[in-house]
Amino acid sequence: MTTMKSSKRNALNVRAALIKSVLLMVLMCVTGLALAHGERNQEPFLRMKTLHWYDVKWSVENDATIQVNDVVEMTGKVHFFSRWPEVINKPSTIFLGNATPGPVFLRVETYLDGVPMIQSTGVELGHVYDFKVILKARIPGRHHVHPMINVESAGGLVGPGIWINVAGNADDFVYSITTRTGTEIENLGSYAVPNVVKWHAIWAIVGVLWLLWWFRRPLIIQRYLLVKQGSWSQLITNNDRKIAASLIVGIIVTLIYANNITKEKYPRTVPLQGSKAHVDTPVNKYAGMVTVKNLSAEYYLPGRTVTVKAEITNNTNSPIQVGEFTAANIRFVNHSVPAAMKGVDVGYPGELVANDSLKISDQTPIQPGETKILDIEATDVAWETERLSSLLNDPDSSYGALLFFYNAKGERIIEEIYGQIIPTFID
Ligand SMILES: [Cu+2]
Repeated sequence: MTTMKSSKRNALNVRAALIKSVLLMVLMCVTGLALAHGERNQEPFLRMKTLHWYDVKWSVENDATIQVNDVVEMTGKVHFFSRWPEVINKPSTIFLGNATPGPVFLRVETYLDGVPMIQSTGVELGHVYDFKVILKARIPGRHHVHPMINVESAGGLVGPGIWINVAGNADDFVYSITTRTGTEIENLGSYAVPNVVKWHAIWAIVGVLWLLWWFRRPLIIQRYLLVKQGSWSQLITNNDRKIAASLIVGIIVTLIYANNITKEKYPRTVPLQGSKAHVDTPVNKYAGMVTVKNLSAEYYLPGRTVTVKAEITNNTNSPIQVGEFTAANIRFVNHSVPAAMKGVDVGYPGELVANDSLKISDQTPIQPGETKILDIEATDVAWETERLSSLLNDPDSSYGALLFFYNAKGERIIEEIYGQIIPTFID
């Protein structure tokens, strides 16, 4: 009997230990992801065929330390991919903002092609928009800061991010504004908080008193029996009715009074705006300059290499070279094109730029009018670390990327490339 009991206990102990270690592993995985705050969790097809962010610049360097109240500016371009995934809404309602771990920055201003983005807007697929996001540091800590566009039904699509260390004291945060009527508000963050607390307290007291009025009497079973007997006069007494009536009158009078004093104090109020801002569709300045056709694409898993066979026609009158291949915020740059190398700024997050050069099967420039078939090879561990390898588990095994071409003068031409992608495990 005892041996049976102890062996059972041992088995239970083993099981408990197993559960504990599994939980610990899950926790470790979860915290690992939390560091990246989710930008790697989106399906690769969502990240490759929706937004392509480029020329993204921050007014501070990666890992810089700033103080509470300091302002950071993010600028750059965002390209809405033509082959937008079928499963999500078209970007007819989008909102420009920022991705940070909580409200650690205050979003002061946002612009899309110079238009203030206080409200949402709609954009056209296949077009590039300039964005600008101005943030003010609020909560101290080490934060990963990205531009982000929320697309209705699709959620937030984030751009590249950098680390910003905010030093100082959160209590020192001040956001002062002057209203349209000229009233100066010293700090919007704490503006009228005592008033908010006062009114919450008033209504909480009313609510609690009302509950106490009912709770002071025998509850549940007794009242259930009264309901069963149909003794309504005992369930709701005349006193109950009087209290309820005076409460209703009291609440309505308070509401009218509160509304009047608010109107007196703030005679001009503007309601929250519900309409959408309009941004003109930008002209595609690269239209027709280069024709790109995906012939085949492969993802060689063990080597973390994406190889694209593409047919490229140069329709301009200057020879061009492939300088960069960019997808899901990861940049693969052709080291033998100086203009492309110049485009990689020092402040850009290192983990998003492949260490190795983008390999092109034929580096000789494509002459005006010429059509060339090129093998473009992008290798980097980032395919794995940025979790783009989960491409294979997707019901939509397709990719989308931007190709940057440079002509002899160093001018850039950008064209989309997209197609199906096939996984391979054998070299
Ligand atoms: Cu991040």
